Amino acid sequence: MQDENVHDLTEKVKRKALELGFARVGVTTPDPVEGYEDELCRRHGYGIWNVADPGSKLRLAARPREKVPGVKSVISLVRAVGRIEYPERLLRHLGRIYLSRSYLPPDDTLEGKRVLLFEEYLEGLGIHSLYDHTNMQLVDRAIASRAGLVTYGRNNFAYAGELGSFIIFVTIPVDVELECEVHEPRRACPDDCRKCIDACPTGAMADDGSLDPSRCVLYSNFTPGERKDPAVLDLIGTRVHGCDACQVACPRNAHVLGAAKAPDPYLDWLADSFSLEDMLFCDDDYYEACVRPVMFNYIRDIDIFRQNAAIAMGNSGDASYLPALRRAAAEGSDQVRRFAELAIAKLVDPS
Ligand code: B12
Ligand code: SF4
Ligand code: SF4
Repeated sequence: MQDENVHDLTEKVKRKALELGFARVGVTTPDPVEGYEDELCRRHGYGIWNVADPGSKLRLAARPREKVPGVKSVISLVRAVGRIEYPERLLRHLGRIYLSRSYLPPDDTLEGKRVLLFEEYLEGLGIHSLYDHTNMQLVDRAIASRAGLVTYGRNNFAYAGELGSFIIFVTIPVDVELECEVHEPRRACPDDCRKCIDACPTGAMADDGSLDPSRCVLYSNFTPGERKDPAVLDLIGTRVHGCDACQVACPRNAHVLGAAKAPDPYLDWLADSFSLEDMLFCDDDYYEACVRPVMFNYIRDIDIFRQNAAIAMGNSGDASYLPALRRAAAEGSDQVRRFAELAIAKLVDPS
């Protein structure tokens, strides 16, 4: 293929991504991400993903050619999710990324269809998408950084200029050589700022910004009951799925947080329908209406949602949850009963 054709083809791909509602698009090479595996092995807490093994999922994700046979270029797509009006009532319990329904969206959702439409367009141009729709495939932030779309923050987040860190990535490996860009990674934080580290409710980040994933709220949320770290549970507050504290505290996000927002009618409905009590007794109908649409990413066992509701109630300091917790302690499964009893004890004797 002639260079000029590659340029034109790449421009078409980029234009289509913007037309479909992605806020940024870039293309980079499938070369290994330098420094990523060393960083993983250096950090505390990534042993949960078996990172000592060079063939482990996270490490392979930094070697696109090995992970995705036939890949010739990687397209990085960015969805901006900071300009949505997230109801305050929901933000007490859920992270924005999940409320936006944009992270690894299933194919039968609006966000999933956006990705499918993009892949269909690529196919029409003779470019075959090698994207895995259901699992972590490549290291999103490092690919976006190499494509020149983002800089890093000390809080580990990738920031895309005025969109701040409220962005979600879709990383699409393809079997055609497109016009690739290669940029050096850069952290764009003031040297003396530590606001994100101080804001983290669980102390998950060290001073140099390295994160211990086992202390991050989300990890605790998706881990089954018997493996949840009790020391972290006391600190997660009423969060049942995700946390935004280290992004909300960041001055690099101040303009996004302060900007005008667009309402999301589903989230407005959810704000009226969601409650910790209903999640504690989550049945199939409630799961379909209120849980799965915003918490589809990690948790398949409904009991984990029930446990998370019990933990949040126990941390709330609100004794009006006691009757519901007593009922769960009497009627729930062993795992739910255990967390309901712990929550009751906390509410009855907060000392
Ligand atoms: C594993 C994972 C987690 C783990 C570990 C998170 C972590 N920080 O490592 C857990 C479960 C804890 C988690 C939590 C969250 N996650 Co997560 N997670 C991932 C996943 C699958 C891989 C991340 C990874 O590779 N981590 C390993 C570390 C070593 O890699 P890294 O964070 O990219 O670190 C590199 C940079 O820090 C870089 N770097 C930073 N500064 C500098 C400076 C210089 C000079 C250089 C050279 C390099 C550099 O070097 C590191 C090594 O390359 C990605 C999706 C994906 N496929 O990539 C989503 C992803 C990172 N998660 C995301 C989100 C939103 C979250 C949560 C907010 C969810 C929530 N709580 O509600 C939190 C945020 C926690 C945080 N502060 O990072 C988004 C982040 C979007 C963004 N704007 O950055 C991603 C990208 C998903 C997506 N497709 O959009 N997550
Ligand atoms: S997402 Fe929450 S728990 Fe995780 S590092 Fe950020 S502030 Fe800490
Ligand atoms: S709070 Fe400060 S140190 Fe943390 S990411 Fe934002 S600017 Fe960087």
